[in-house]
Amino acid sequence: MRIDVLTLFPTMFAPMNESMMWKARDKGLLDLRVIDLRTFTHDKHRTADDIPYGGGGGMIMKPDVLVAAIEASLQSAPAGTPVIYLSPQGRVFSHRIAQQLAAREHLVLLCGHYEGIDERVLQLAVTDEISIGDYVLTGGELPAMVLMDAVVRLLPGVLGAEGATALESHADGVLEGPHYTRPAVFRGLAVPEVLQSGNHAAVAAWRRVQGLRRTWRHRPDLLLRAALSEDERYLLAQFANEDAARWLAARQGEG
Ligand code: 4FN
Repeated sequence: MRIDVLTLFPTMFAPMNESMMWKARDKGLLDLRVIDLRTFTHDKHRTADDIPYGGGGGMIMKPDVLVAAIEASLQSAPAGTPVIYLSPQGRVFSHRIAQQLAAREHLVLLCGHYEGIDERVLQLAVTDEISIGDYVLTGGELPAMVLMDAVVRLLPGVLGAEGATALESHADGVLEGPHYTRPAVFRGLAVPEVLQSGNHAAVAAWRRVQGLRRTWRHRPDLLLRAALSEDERYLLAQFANEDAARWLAARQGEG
């Protein structure tokens, strides 16, 4: 997969030379090009922003620079290549969107800064707007890196053995249970017996119950879209009954 990132702050992408991102690039599975938008300026000051029409302060990224950079990235790109503006007004990023993007041959990511970009760039050259969540940021660079981390780890061959395991179950919308490593007792806290039993079926069942319970407690919203078996739906009903029993007992306690 090729990803072009268009940014005024290319040095912010230093982390893309580490860890899984580096492995993907080293293996030739990811062709990441971090492109300095100032390359596409024409004046000696390399001006990429200007004051807003209508006043109000702050600076706006110039449309000519952005469109020239996008057009350069799209040269010899497949028809329909997504040009994604990372933006608070985009649809909220998710694992499902990451899966869809991972199937593409080429992505172009545009990072905003200052007050944002000239609206005509959205009309002329941007095909998608994606947000990583609702908080104020200073730029789209970190969102672009979040998106790339989620997408690149899905590319075939990027993750070795570690990729084939537990995390893929996140795709079905349920959290994981608790994890433990040695020692068996740490500061008086023991690792649950079942994990030390060597009974793989029992371990798998325990983990699934713990993950479901955790999802029920902390992220019940995820369960609306989760792909659950009949057994798992039965367990959820069980949790609901436990909660109801606890609630009744507490009300009894109040007198
Ligand atoms: N942010 C909000 C409302 C109004 C403005 C912002 C904001 C960076 C260029 C956009 C933010 C959040 C998630 C990109 C936020 C994201 C950005 C993102 C982002 C500079 C203009 C700006 C959501 C709080 C109501 C600044 C909220 N995902 N403006 O942060 O690029 O991708």
